[in-house]
Order: sequence, then structure tokens, then C-alpha cells
Amino acid sequence: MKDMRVVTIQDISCFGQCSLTVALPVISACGIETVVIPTAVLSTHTTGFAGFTCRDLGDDIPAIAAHWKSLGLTFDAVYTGYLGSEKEVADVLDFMEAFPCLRIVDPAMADNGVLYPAFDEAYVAEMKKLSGAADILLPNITEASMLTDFPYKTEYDESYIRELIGRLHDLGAKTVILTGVSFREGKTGVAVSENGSYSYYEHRRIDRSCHGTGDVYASSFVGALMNGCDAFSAAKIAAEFTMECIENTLGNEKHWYGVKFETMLPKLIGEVRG
Ligand code: PXL
Repeated sequence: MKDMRVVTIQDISCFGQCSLTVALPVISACGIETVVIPTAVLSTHTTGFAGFTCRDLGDDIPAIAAHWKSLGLTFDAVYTGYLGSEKEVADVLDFMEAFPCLRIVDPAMADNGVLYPAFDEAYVAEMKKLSGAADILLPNITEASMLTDFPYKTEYDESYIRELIGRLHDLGAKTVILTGVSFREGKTGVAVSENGSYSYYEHRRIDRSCHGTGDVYASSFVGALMNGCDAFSAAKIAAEFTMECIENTLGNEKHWYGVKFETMLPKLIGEVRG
């Protein structure tokens, strides 16, 4: 297989096992060259810590892009996660236009019905544009409802999920991987919609909400996809890997801020490279 090169654009939360400190090791472990654009440096992530520092690096995105253009760099995919501001979201869209390749967007802006602390309506409006430009969009149900102005529900049936996905396609997203879709007690799963076909992968549900699982999911999805998996297989591998990482963290109350994914990497490598 051809060597693959992915550029991932998101913040680096120095402590907290999320964004770049997850994406870089996970995608690299999958055998993929992983290039990064850190959009901000934070002392920790923003959910659950008070007093975190944040140095915005958004102004560097156009400068980095211009330098890379002069070097003639190309990428097989661009994968975006948590971004700090509307301006950054717009700059990321410009980046995608300057470097044509597969566009994988994790809106990374909300969960459990609420926006992350740093964001507001203006951010959601800008994220709608980036999400609409995605070849592959990986939202959870909260993000999907905010992106489509469709009511957020915690209890729903398949017609609600299909409607939500349809609205994401109307926004412009080509393939939609909707995470955290649960139709019955003790189970959750991921709905995959591409080229007019809908499929659903159901797996066990662990009743503990963990920070950073969205990043573990999206990064392992990218790692699998770049190894030649189709979207459904990559969605399934990522779901199992994320479950294993959560199980690996259970019982360790001090580890509330992220998931212990590191010791699970050999299993992921076996799945995607096996
Ligand atoms: O995991 C998503 C994420 C990434 N980066 C920062 C965050 C969060 C979620 O809260 O705060 C800075």
C-alpha cells in the first residue's frame, strides 16, 4: 500500500489526553505519517479544569499553509478536531481549499446536549460551513442537532436518527458517521451513511462518560480508514477500540480527565495492520 500522510489540525491540551496528544500517537501507531498544525496550546482541556491557560496559535495557520505550499507538500487527508475560534474554522476551510485531499471533520464542539465552555452560536454557525464541506463528518448527536438546528433528543427512534443524518447531508457532508446512537438499554452504536445507504453498528454501552473519547474515536477511525478500511469497517474498529480504552480506564476514579488509550494501541495496530 502507498504510504499515507495525514495532516491533523486541532489544539494541543498539554495535560488531559485529548486532541493532538491523542491524534498524533493513535494515527502514527496505525502506520500513517501524521503532520500536525496545533491551533492553540492549553495547559489542560476546558471541561472539568478551572483556570487553564490558553495561547492561541490560530494566526499561524495561513503562514504554515503558505510555507508548505512553497515546499510543494501534499496530503492524503486532512482531519480536523477542536478548533479555538470562528476565525480558525474559516482558516481551516481555506487550508482545505489550498490542499485538496480527503476532508475528515470532527466538529468537536459539544456533548450531552451542551456546547463546550469556549464556544457560542457564532462558532456553531462557522462550524456548519466546515461540516458542510466535509467528505466524512464525525459528529455526536448533540453536535449533529446543533449543526442542523434540529431538536436534541436523548430518547429517539431510527427515524429521528435518519432525519438528523439527512439534514447533515443537506448541509453538504458526504459521508456521515454519527456516534453515540443508542436504541436500547445497555447498547450504543454508530450510524454510518454514505452514497444513499444507511448502516448501524451496535455495541455494548459503558455507563461512564469519559473526556476525550470523541478524539480517541475519530483518531482511530482515521487510522483505520487510511489503512484501506471502508467507512463502516473503520467506524466499527474505532468503536471497539474506544470501548476497550474506556474499559481500561474504569475503576480508576483519579483518571476522570481522559481515557487510558496507550496500552490499548497494540490491539488497534493488530486490527488495522493485522
Ligand atoms: O476532546 C475535545 C477537546 C479538545 N480540546 C479541548 C477541549 C476539548 C473538550 O472539552 O476542551 C481544549
